[in-house]
Amino acid sequence: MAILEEMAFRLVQAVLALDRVAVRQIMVESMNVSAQGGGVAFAGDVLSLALRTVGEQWLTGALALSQVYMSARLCEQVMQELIPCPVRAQGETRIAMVSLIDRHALGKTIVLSILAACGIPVVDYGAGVSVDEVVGRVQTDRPDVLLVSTLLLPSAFCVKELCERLRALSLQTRVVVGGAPFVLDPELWTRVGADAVGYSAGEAPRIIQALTGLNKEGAGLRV
Ligand code: B12
Repeated sequence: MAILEEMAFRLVQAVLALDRVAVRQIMVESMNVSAQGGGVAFAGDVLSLALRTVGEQWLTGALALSQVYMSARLCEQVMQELIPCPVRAQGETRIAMVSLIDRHALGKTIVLSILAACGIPVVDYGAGVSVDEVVGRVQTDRPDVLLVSTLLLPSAFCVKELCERLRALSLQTRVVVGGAPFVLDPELWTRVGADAVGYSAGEAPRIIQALTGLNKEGAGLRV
């Protein structure tokens, strides 16, 4: 079994047993797997695969929604202890991130922490935010890049409205999407009119770099 699958398998056992110590140990281990690049990006991939497995078991009726909830809460708490605090954006806002409409916020947390580790300040617009609210924030802040995370398919479709409204206002903000619907349907990002997609949190710094030319002067992109 490949290391990603092996760790995700152990993580599933640990979260379902609500074994916080084991969850922490697996997350720390995953951050130290140097052969896989290690760090928060790999830990995010382990987490994503493990929770996807938990979600599939919920779909078959083998698990209750409360178990999915507890699994995610446990992972969230452990990751909050382990990952760096987001770097606060000062002055001009260049990057912003939101979990659009739905409240699945773990993917956003991982992306934010990777960008923090790279020294890229991001304004966090929060989770469960409506298209109206996001358009309002972007009009005020005018970020170069807006990172959008969605896990519910209906939320992913709302990205289309978001992109159309930003363009109608002639805002230059580039929209980068990520999350389960875009992983499951790799071409969905083009249909909703986004400028780029990230299939894993570890891709975020490189996408931002490509879209903005950030780091041309050598400002610490390390992923
Ligand atoms: C945990 C979970 C929950 C938790 C959320 C807790 C929390 N605080 O986030 C709880 C229990 C609350 C929950 C509730 C619900 N959930 Co839920 N949930 C999940 C589950 C099992 C895991 C999601 C997760 O946290 N993954 C871990 C993170 C780290 O991984 P990730 O999000 O994939 O992100 C990775 C990458 O995609 C990437 N990434 C993510 N975003 C972005 C953005 C950018 C820009 C980039 C570059 C990268 C990137 O970075 C991460 C690391 O690499 C998924 C299953 C799945 N297949 O994803 C279902 C799932 C998303 N849920 C689902 C559903 C239906 C619901 C509910 C409607 C259930 C209900 N009947 O109430 C509610 C809706 C709540 C709401 N209003 O939002 C469905 C969605 C189906 C669909 N097609 O729309 C799924 C797919 C389960 C399933 N198989 O049916 N859920």
